[in-house]
Amino acid sequence: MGRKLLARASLAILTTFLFWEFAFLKKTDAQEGSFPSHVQTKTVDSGNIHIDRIYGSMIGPMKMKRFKITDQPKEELIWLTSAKINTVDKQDNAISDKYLCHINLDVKVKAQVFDQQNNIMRVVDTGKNFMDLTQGLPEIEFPRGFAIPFLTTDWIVFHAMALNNQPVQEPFDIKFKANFNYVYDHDLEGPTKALGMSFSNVFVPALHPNCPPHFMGEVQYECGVYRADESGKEMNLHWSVPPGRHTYRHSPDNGVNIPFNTTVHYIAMHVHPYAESMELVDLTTNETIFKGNVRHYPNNEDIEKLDVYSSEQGIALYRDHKYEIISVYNNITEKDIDAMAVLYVYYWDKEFDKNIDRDKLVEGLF
Ligand SMILES: [Cu+2]
Repeated sequence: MGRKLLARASLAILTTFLFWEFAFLKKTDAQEGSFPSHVQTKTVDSGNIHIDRIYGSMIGPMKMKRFKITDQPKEELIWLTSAKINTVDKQDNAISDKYLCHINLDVKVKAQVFDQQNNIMRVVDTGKNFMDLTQGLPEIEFPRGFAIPFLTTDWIVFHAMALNNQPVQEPFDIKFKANFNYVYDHDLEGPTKALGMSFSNVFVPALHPNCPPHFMGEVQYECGVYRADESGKEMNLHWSVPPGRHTYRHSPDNGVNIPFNTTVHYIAMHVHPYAESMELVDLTTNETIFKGNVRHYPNNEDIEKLDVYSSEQGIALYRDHKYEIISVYNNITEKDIDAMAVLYVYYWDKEFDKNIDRDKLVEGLF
């Protein structure tokens, strides 16, 4: 009898312990912010893109699509936690990411147009870029507890461009399939911090601007992709790199373009083939915030992997600090190659919770 009682008591203690352990673990998990059980996925595909010859960076065939993350008419807050692009053939079989030049993702926002007296003339729809997935970075997953907020009614614009560095014997079609993982605000299992995104380009001085050729009066304006030239007055974001290893530095006037002092939690980059690295340096403290390397496939013309920065803890960013973006290109060919270098900085939008009234959502969060 005594033994039975003891066994029962032990079982009760063990059950209580396990229950508390479970409850405690669950609580700890939730406190750190997590979305394990309620992640939803939206899949969008670009439609067929025809590849019939070599297409370098930024000049390949493209497709554009407009979609909403959900089809529901009710306006609700949702959180984008990750996105992934799968490159597939016509029959949906996975193929190499080498064909991905970029997928730019914009959210449609309403912007006001003013006249010279600063009176509002009209409201227009414009796009705000929030993500750029490229060769070497077909997937972005934000650190735990961080996500980009959207409304279910927001329109997202998906620009897909293909790239092909290999000669084509038989023309073929490819598709880009994007998976967006998101969680409804009411399904969140812990506090979630909103991410804002700012991007900074490396600009190089050049003699002529990056613009489509056009006439100014009688004179044709020279436009295109030029080598960096210190005497140049134009600042170009797309330039050409002569053979050899070259370092390009740029210190933007507006620093890293953040609305307030905050912390950065994710950094991605956009570069073209033969890039070696990108770096973000805080010139005020002389510290490197991020240095990412680029890994190429053996043909050297296609990028296999771009490093990213991802951290729950983050690194402090300041509005009044001076920053420098450095990109290194190693052109091992004998001719000029073209280059770009963009850093996408995802920072904690500390104002988001203050500005959003969950009971009274207005169209467009951005
Ligand atoms: Cu580019």
